[in-house]
Amino acid sequence: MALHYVTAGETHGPQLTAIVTGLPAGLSVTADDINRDLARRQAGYGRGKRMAIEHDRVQFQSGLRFGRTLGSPLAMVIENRDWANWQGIMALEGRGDSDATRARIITRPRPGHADLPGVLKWHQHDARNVLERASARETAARVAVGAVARRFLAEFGIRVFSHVVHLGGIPIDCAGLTYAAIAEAADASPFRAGNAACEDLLKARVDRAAEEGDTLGGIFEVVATGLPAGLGSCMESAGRLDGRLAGAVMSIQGIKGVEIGLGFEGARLPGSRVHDPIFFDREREERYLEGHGFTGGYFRTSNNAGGLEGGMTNGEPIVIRAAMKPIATLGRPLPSVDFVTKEPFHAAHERSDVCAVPAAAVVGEAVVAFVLAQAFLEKFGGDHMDEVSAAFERYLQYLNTR
Ligand code: EPS
Repeated sequence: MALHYVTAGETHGPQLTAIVTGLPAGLSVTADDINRDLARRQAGYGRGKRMAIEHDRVQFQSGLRFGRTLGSPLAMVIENRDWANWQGIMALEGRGDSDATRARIITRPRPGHADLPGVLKWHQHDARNVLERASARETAARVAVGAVARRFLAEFGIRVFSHVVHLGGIPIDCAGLTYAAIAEAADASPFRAGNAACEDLLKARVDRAAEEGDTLGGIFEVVATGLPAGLGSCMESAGRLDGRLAGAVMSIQGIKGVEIGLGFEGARLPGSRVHDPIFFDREREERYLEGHGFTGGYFRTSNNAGGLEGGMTNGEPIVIRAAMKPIATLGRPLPSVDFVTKEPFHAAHERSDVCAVPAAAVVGEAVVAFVLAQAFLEKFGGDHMDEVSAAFERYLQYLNTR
């Protein structure tokens, strides 16, 4: 069974649900594993009042017995505490014709949000029927799924971390820092900055945007280390890991651009300055790049490819960056058109965040971890973790004969 997931839940509905299918039996998963990542996603300077209401915790519903996967669908639920304030407006049953509900109908679509294309597509007369699901609240469920994938990858020494490299036009320079140092600093930083030196500047930037009723975007980077060469495929376009990773990251709410390794910069340089020369030395591990995985002795001294060649891992760290647009819900809304009266309006103001780039970075980790777990299981899949481990070990032994 291939590894898949689905999420369900509206942002102001009772709960979020995530179901993961295709996990091997015997993987140890605890609520702490999931809650740690849920808390990391909730942290971050620039979030709105909603984060003070929510306290995301996973409740397992199926798929585990005594802390280990059974091979059956793993169902996880995260409560929306805000539901208590929305039960009337978001009732799952009934007619929805009370005065209170009518008074909250949204007919003014926000530029940059799913509101307008969504009401047209689904024949809706209240944009709430679209925005409730389009909301980035859904990413809490994806982070829960990603935490399970991270748990799986950790069994094989594969780690995934993220940091913000640009926020509101301010670059965060991590040149010369090790991945370990960046990951630690990012987890301690309210901006997920791998270098704390610019935090005062970042705070001032977010505060100014908040005062001006504006919002900010940014760029985050996700890094995966310890990968064996050969995950993914160049044989089928659908199997190309670069495409699958980019698609997964691009599917995060608010993402408008994705690049791998040198990315767009590589298009400006000649090939001699882009491609990573290949060397071989079975014994000289100290020459390997930090985060180098299993290659049987082949190594590079640069990683402009971002760990992917021909849609496959090459054993170097995967480095993938994503550009997040500023949040569409502005304190001082942009012009829009009421879709009932067709009159120009300033778009509706829903309560919102000023900046959610640090949170999006944690979601980036989750979706990257999930795609990597899928690719790992495609190559080393089995019904029980012991079978997966045995297949992986066999491959490592084989690599050492190359
Ligand atoms: C979001 C709008 C805000 C965010 C929300 C995403 O929610 P609300 O409309 O309730 O103020 O707080 O993010 C979350 C709830 C979350 O958990 O990240 C949106 O429109 O995308």
